[in-house]
Amino acid sequence: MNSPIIVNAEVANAIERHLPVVALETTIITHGLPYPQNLETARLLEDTIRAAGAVPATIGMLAGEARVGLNKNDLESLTRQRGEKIQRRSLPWAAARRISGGTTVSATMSIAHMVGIRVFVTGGIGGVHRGVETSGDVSEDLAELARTPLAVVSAGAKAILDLPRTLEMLETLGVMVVGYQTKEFPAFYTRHSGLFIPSLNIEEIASLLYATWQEWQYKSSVLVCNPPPPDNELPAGYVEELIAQAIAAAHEEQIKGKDLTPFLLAYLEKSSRGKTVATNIALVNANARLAAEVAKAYQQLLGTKSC
Ligand code: PSU
Ligand code: MN
Repeated sequence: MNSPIIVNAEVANAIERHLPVVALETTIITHGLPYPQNLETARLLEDTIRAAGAVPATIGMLAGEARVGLNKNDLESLTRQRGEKIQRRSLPWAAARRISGGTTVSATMSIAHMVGIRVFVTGGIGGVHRGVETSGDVSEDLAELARTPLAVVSAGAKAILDLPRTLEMLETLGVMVVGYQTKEFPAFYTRHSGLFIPSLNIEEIASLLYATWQEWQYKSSVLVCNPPPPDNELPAGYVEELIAQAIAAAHEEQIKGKDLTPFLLAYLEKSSRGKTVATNIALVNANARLAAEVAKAYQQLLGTKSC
């Protein structure tokens, strides 16, 4: 059977040689950040991962081809044109229609797993939206975490969501959630949420991944939460105020479904005059570094267990 996925030579070689590889999603750059910060961020994240000793695998869809390891020109055109926001469920549809776009957390995880990558990084996962009682809006990211074995490094779920419900849903779905240098599920723009999770160091995270996949043979992800760097944190009250305004504006303009998250993030960028974007870039960069460390520690552990 032909694979619908094209892996570039560097990433294919790294996977084959069991080197640490970190997958990156592209909806954050096509629909989560403004141009040109999105292109700068895409490059920054790859540089950070390389500097930390792992191979970056940025994943997106170009003219219906799912690509693992986008080159300079691909990134340039994707960040300018943006294209569609492609979720996991729409990968075959986008491929059939030769569509270009950013792949979300769910779509990217699915592609990364199909080519044998174990570690994935993003800013914040999608989750249960506020007002779910009436909208029913729960991100496909949560379903993907339940069925795909990856270490997902993020600053928790995006703050525009209902964080307590998102954490409960992760438990329902059987997804283990742990913190790195925190005992709390982060609130994306701020370090504290009042929702508690176990805190692990890098070696403990690698051991947990080994136990989850090798020993217990689970097929689910482990969500590794890294709070935003202290210097980039925004005041909690300030952020909550802006989020409430953004959600009210979305209601007013009847924004729903997959357009909602990009609308809310763009609204926050404008109303904070770029502060939310600066924090988003700083936290995703910190996550990229942590993801590279996790990938290295996990590969090392696999190496010692196999001798
Ligand atoms: N993290 C960010 N910014 C983003 C996203 C994540 O810091 O824009 C994207 C991810 O691709 C995630 C998507 O999968 O938002 C969630 O969208 P939805 O709520 O429609 O499932
Ligand atoms: Mn949704």
